[in-house]
Amino acid sequence: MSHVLMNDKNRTRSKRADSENDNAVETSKLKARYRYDRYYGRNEAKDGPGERGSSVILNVEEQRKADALFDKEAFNLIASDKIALDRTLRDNRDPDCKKIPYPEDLPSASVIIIFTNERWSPLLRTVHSVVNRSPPEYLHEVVLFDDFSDHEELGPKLEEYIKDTWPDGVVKLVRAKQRCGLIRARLEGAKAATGDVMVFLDSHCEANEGWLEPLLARIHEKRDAVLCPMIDVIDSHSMSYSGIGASSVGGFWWSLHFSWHGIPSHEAARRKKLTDPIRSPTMAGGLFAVDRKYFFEVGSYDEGMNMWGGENLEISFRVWMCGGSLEFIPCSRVGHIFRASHPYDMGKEDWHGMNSKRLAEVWMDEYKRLFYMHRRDLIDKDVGDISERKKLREKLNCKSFKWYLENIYPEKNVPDERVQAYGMVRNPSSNMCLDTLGKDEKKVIPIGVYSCQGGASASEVFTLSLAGELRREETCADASASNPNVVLRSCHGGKSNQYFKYDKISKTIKHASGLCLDTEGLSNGQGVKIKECSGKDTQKWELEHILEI
Ligand code: UD2
Ligand code: MN
Repeated sequence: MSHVLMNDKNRTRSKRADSENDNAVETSKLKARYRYDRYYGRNEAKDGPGERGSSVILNVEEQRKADALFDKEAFNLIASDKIALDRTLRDNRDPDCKKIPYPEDLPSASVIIIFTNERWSPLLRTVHSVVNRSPPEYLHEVVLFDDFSDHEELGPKLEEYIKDTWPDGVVKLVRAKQRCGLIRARLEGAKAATGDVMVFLDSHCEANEGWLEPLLARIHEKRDAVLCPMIDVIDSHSMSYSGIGASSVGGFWWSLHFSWHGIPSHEAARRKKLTDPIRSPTMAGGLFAVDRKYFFEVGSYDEGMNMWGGENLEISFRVWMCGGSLEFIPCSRVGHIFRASHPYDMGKEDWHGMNSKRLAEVWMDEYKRLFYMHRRDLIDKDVGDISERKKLREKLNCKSFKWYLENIYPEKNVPDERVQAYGMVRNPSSNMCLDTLGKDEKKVIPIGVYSCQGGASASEVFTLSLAGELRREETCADASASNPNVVLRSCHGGKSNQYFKYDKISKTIKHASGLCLDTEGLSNGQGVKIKECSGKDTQKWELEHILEI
């Protein structure tokens, strides 16, 4: 039977009795388990704020304090402080997950949690959740890496708490001598770890029931698989824990920001069961498991990256291109507090941009042009020496970015390949171009017109796809005779409202409804409409690059 029943003392004990006479390795694992026995049963039902992952309800005074702190902390510290450090959670796995028989000889895990000025309660709740919900024979250690925090509560009090709470050696605290930034902090944590597998977590997580075994089992089966648990949501206001299902994979924007997407149809077809790993083009970054030796073999992280950001896409591209795989494990669930800002100081530099330039230069070959289309400001920016990373790519004999796009992320929109046209969509009589006006493209937004910037602005780059979509990276122009204001919304691939045809002779862009894209009466910043085709200059368009197909 599997270890997912780890909170059932009797079962654990009888299994232990069965294996009593096994070899020395087994015996030492069992010793480890004895040490933990008193930590079993911590997930038993109890009452209190936030138990079973529920929301915390604050009184008026507490809520006032919480609101006053929210901007600085970026989460509800008052609510978090009210919740037990070992609160219970609802087990929200698919029922089939509980039936999986995991092998007995799984590798051991070092769980690495880096933090800088994390608050006490979310930090310690992360550690408690890991110790309480990991089978002790597989939990080699928890490495807490303090990236130079200066909050007083994280000083000697933390050492004392660890000493008083867990048996020696279970939770190891390592302190940085200077601020490392998250990338080098993870590397330092990795250097301190000695388990077979490393599992990285952010310092404001809660590991749920049975989270560890499926990760270890998959690495046992495939040592070059890099695995992410499903990242459940701990609400930053209420601290409630909610499952997010298992229906998303990671992608990216050409600006090299991470994005979530539904599981693509080719991947859905490949998988046989709901509990099977889901291959993902990228990872969010914070929560993943990797064979310790493989992590270093495949190039760990780029030490030239600073502070925060970009390392997640770098490791994603690298693992796939250099022969490994990146997978989401539906039966492994860990909650994370998603915060709208960082509650620690990072200085004023655009670290995400600079780190992303390093990864674009090393891994993206000619496709880096699409990154620079969004980040012209970085074209001449010095981001340090990248020759070591290029050598690594050569040494590991990694495949091209084109291979990655074609094989791992075929659904990714490449705005200037296999399309009818791309670039500015210009109305010559007014010299106005279609423009997103810099609005957030994760929402439904109108398409506006604006004085053409000569391609200097990514917000005026559109694609006319082979399927007749007038589109951006993730969204398509959408209109109808009854809703003639043209908006950008997610592409549905079904033509109709999202179908446009360009006529090179008349220069019109005609919508499926028979109406034409028109700038009549519009000035800078106003939304474009489809109207009765009139042959007037306000309906004439030039597409910047028309491809010969
Ligand atoms: C996401 C990732 C995060 C990281 C980041 C991109 C998830 C859930 N989170 O942002 O892990 O990959 O994208 O870089 O996938 N920290 C330090 N030193 C620093 C800065 C941060 O130790 O200089 C710690 C911090 O305390 C936290 C972790 O690094 O434990 C991640 O930072 P975050 O939670 O602010 O990042 P997040 O979740 O917004
Ligand atoms: Mn985080």
